[in-house]
Amino acid sequence: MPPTTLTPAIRDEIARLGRADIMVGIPSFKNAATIGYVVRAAHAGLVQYFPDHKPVLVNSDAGSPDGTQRVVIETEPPDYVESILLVRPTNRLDRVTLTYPEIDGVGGKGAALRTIFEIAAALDVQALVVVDSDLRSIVPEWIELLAGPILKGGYDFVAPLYARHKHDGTITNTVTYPLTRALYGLRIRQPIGGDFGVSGDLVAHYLTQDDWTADVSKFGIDIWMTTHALSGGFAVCQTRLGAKVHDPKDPGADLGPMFRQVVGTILRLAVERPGAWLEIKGSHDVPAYGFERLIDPPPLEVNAVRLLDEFHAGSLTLGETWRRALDPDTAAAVVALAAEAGPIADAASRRLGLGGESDATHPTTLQMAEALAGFDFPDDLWARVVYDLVIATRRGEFDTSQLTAALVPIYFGRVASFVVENRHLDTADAEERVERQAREFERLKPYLVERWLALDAEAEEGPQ
Ligand SMILES: Nc1nc2c(ncn2[C@@H]2O[C@H](COP(=O)(O)OP(=O)(O)OP(=O)(O)O)[C@@H](O)[C@H]2O)c(=O)[nH]1
Ligand SMILES: [Mg+2]
Repeated sequence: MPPTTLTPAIRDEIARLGRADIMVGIPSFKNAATIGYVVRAAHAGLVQYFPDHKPVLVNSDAGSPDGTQRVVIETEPPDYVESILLVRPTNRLDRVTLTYPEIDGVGGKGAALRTIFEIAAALDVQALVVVDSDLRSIVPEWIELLAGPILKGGYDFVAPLYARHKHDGTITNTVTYPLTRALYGLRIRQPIGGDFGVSGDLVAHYLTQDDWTADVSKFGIDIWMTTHALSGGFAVCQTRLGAKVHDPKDPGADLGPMFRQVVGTILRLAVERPGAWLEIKGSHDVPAYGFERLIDPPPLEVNAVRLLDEFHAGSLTLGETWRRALDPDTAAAVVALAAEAGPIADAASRRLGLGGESDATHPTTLQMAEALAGFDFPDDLWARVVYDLVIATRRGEFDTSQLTAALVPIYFGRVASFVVENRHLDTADAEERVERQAREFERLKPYLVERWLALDAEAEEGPQ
């Protein structure tokens, strides 16, 4: 990890706080509208469930211009939480907000968390809980659910389990869940959920890693945390948080950069630590903590026509890169699918009255999916695409950001297919499709391993 860059103000804050048992860390960037509720919920959780632990809450902000930090300070004070819960904790909560320093000139969620790790280590906390600042569905119990397995169960890493709408969490469903499960053999359903519990030991381990990159300073941080917990052999569990309700994102519109950072990081880590996954076959369940929840997550609309259109458009500009990066058979199948996608998306656009002068029509996701019916991006082809990218990352002919950027339109095609294929399924049945795809990744793992070992053999023979 690059040497510490904590500002004098943060060092002073650490000196003032001294030490703590449990810490909640909240990264933020322009979350003034939502962070007050998250702070109150976290505060209430600390007071209600850990009244005998010394608590601290740290907001690590990007210097947001919208008053996020002011909200953290000004939202209801400790007296309020104590009075509504009728608790008198042994230790008063320290609530801190600070502007985190960039790392090598790069800011983002990961840089915010890096400061949180450094503070947690300096305060010698036993448990660190990190939660996102745009959450609507957090309740005080989440703090217990995320810290309890560490403080009571001896776990080091607690990943969230939530009910998410079938169209939410597309990067998770298509890449991080199936790939993490197939590589490392553990079924962590939300490896980039954003809300985690981390033991003091694991925080210390994070701070000794020397593989921090610009992607990790941004949205690569979540998969970096999960992968290091797994490859470092830490005790991991999941915790049942109910629904994740947060600021919605349309995969076609908002998730491109995040996809590149997350996928770039998962690929890089796989290539750097083959010893952590080459021998692993199949996968195991990961224990889940907390009482079951029966919750219907709120629906998320997706512009499936646009996704398919971008898949097709991508083949025109990136087809050559696909051919060079992917195995020839995989590339041929993807290019053929993209060629099918173009006319299907055009016909759907016309039928739904999209893309005209006045874009007055707002078809629902279901209407779009019906109009696209027939498009199918098969599970096994997607698994091969992802595995080919592990190999391409290792070969190093492209830089990772170029590879992941080239993958984005293919991912859009895969997500569009998921939306079409699952249009009549509820969230529970769509979940079975995610499992089916994950099993396909496991089934095809030998395809990855063979290609990996062939590269090993080539390297041993030396250049031809
Ligand atoms: N400090 C800081 N926090 C950020 C930045 N970008 C995002 N965050 C925080 O990171 C958290 C997640 O960001 P979101 O934009 O909600 O992303 P998401 O799609 O919900 O991502 P997940 O965490 O994977 O669910 C929120 O608390 C954001 O405020 C940034 O540039 N700096
Ligand atoms: Mg969010």
